Amino acid sequence: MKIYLDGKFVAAADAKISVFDHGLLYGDGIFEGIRLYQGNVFRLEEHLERLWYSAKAILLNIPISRPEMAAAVCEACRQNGLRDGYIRLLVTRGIGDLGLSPWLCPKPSVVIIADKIVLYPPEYYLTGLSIATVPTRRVGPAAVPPMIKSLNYLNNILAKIEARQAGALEAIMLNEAGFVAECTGDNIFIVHKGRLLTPASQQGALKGITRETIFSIAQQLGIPLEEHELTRYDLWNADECFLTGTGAEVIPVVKLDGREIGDGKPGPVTGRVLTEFRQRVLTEGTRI
Ligand code: PXG
Repeated sequence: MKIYLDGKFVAAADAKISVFDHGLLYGDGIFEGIRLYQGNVFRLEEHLERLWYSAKAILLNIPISRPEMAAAVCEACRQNGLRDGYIRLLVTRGIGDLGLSPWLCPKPSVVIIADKIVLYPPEYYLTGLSIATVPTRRVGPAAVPPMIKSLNYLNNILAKIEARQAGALEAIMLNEAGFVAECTGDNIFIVHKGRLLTPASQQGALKGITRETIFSIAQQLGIPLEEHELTRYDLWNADECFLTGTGAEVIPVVKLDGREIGDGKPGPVTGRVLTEFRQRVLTEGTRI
């Protein structure tokens, strides 16, 4: 496997980051997870836009231009002979000393890993997931704006552990006010009386690229969609529920906190959205 590291493609064994990189020492950096479908990078420009917004928010100067980054992402796929895969793009603050000061890190590092994707087993897309609300809260906007896709995922990781301890594959994370924010690596949607509802980013939801795609699909299919405050009660009494993310795509949820959602089976609206999503990933995208 060839990894893009600061302008060069190197063997995986040689793709090394310094122990003084602030991405490692402090989680000081940002990332994107992007999919390649049949030789097309899905929503590449949207992912790069979010990366650049995250960089601006943390005062990080990405050392290459957006067109150069786009070219490097495509080249990473080609170098690894991939047609379908998962691209992890990260920009760290770079090498500094043992203090927090980012201004002592002169050069951010850029890493692009293009690899095969490990997905949820296909049966979950047919039978749906059982998930659980966990105690660990989504980081609040007063601490770190949830729009920043930073290398600090510790609270999401704690939430994932808590989900597993509860026998669930994913966690619902609430915000500090107790409203539903999102899952550990996915956004959440419910269907209630024919309407699609999802928490707004102010509630602690990452502005997911897949989530944005669902907005466009809902419009095309004529399904009303609203950003709405959601409580656990709203989720328990939803007709349908599904999660969205670059890795998971669109995955139905049939059980939450021991309660069946709707009739306990993936619902028809989820099915229509999933079918359209699968169509779009094959027809939209940037050719590598
Ligand atoms: N919320 C969070 C906190 C995320 O990290 C999403 C929502 C969905 O966003 P996109 O843009 O992908 O639709 C994410 C992104 C993993 C993994 O290994 C998951 C994400 C990123 C990287 C790895 O599960 N999810």
